[in-house]
Amino acid sequence: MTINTHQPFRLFHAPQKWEANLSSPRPVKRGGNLLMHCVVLLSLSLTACAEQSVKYDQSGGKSAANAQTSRSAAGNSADVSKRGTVGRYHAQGITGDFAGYASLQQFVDRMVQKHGFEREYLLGVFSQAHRKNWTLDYLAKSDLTLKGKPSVGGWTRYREKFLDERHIAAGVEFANRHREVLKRASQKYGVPEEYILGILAVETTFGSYVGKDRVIDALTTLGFDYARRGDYFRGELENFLLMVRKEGIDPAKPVGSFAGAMGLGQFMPSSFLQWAVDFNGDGRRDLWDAEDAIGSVANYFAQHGWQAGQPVTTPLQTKGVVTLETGIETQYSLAALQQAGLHPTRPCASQGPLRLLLLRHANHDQYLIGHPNFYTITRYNHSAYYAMAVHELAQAIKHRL
Ligand SMILES: [Ca+2]
Repeated sequence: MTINTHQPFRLFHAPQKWEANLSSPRPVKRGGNLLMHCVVLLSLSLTACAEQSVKYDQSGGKSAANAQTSRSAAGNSADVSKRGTVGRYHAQGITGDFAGYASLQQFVDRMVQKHGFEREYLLGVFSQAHRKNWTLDYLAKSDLTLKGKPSVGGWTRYREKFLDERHIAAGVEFANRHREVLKRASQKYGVPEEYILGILAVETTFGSYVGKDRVIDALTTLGFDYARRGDYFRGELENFLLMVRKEGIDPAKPVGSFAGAMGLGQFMPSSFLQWAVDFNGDGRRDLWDAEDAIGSVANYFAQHGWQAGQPVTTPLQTKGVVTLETGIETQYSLAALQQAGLHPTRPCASQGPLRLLLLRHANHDQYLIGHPNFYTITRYNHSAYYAMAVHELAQAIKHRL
């Protein structure tokens, strides 16, 4: 969903069976993707995803060990308090990295008053949270370099991080393995299978890397030490605590992106609460389960205005210098584009406003119409390049199926 990626990660706790696969080195290239995602996400507006990490086996599902521990984590009644929270956390005050944070204390007060959490439980949770200094250092640098217009060759550089054999082949393999689930999701939500695949490809390469940072660490750090987006991340921290209580998960266990995004589709907690679905019918919404992730991405698109059977982009031919503003926030009629010397290369029609997209290749600029369905993809991550990468990967994978 919106912030996409991340980068260095560090382990704050002893590995649990169902948590991140710490033994697997993260692909260097994927690291770059994640990083870029994060930047985009943060610079725009996080919606649902970022990164997270849990181990997946080759079949795309949680490994047997993961699944087993996950169930026990959720079902150990000895660790479940009368308020429904999981984990034996208890403290009279916040100790550790966040000791002395008055704003965090106030946050705890609000969670107690607004949602009925037990105060000592939350104080215990935050006493074991870790401050992610590298995240803050990284974001501080990113904030300085994010401004400005798209640079020449920017699309070429972005595209080559995703439109490669690794992503496409993984998509084909994932599609073959989950053919029936993809078909069912497509039919139920009216979203083509290839766009579900495109999202999962760009976000985590189908679960091959879902992040390694504990969500509680990521969101507490960003919520209380990252001034520029603190409000947003405190909201996500609130949603995260509601999420783990509702799902019966120990708040110290989920891992994800440096920004707190979780699972194959990199849902932020707010997106989980609103749009995640239990698509395998086991009674739980599990962002790390391939079947639930497929259904959740499809539902996300459906709830954000996907129009079945409608186009996504249409290339434009240009006559003369293009003076119209470009980007996903623009809105034009077809007549207005044509009047400005921009002509579709094939007949196109869709309902709703059209966006004028500019892709800056190394040697030329390319203009396209972004139809309402393209805009829907940007609701996952507010970036034209992101949505274009999803679109092109969707087509590339579909072509190979
Ligand atoms: Ca489920």
